[in-house]
Amino acid sequence: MKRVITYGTFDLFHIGHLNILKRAKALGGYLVVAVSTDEFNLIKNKICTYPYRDRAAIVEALEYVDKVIPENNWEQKVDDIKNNDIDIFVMGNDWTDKFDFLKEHCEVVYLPITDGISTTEIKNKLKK
Ligand code: C2G
Repeated sequence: MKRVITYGTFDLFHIGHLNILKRAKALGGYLVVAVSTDEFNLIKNKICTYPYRDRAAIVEALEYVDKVIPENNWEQKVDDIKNNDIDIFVMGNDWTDKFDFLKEHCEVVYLPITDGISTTEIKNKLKK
């Protein structure tokens, strides 16, 4: 049993989010998901449709997810990895290379993202 962690906003939850959480879980067997808080999303220049409370509740309800923690800043990953005894850090490959500094603490895996879906695309389709 390996312990896996991944991070994200998970706004307007969609199949791309589900796919990566399912695959992240399959890599280890125990999955921690750090969901970006509303305050951190402002730092990421993201305006969320769903508040943190709802985004976290949706992620926490998934069978693939064992624990949800808040993501408050860019700097907490090493502590999260240590505090949760993480073996594998997973992100979609739109983040390739960006988190390689974590390789001294755990395995770093970038998984192919799901084509043709994104929160932004959903918002744009709804505007038409
Ligand atoms: N994702 C995916 N396929 C998509 C869209 C997203 O696999 N079509 C993945 C992303 O690569 C990411 C996760 O789903 O691994 C969450 O995506 P977002 O909610 O957009 O999160 P993001 O803004 O990338 O925040 O510290 C890291 C950040 O919090 C990541």
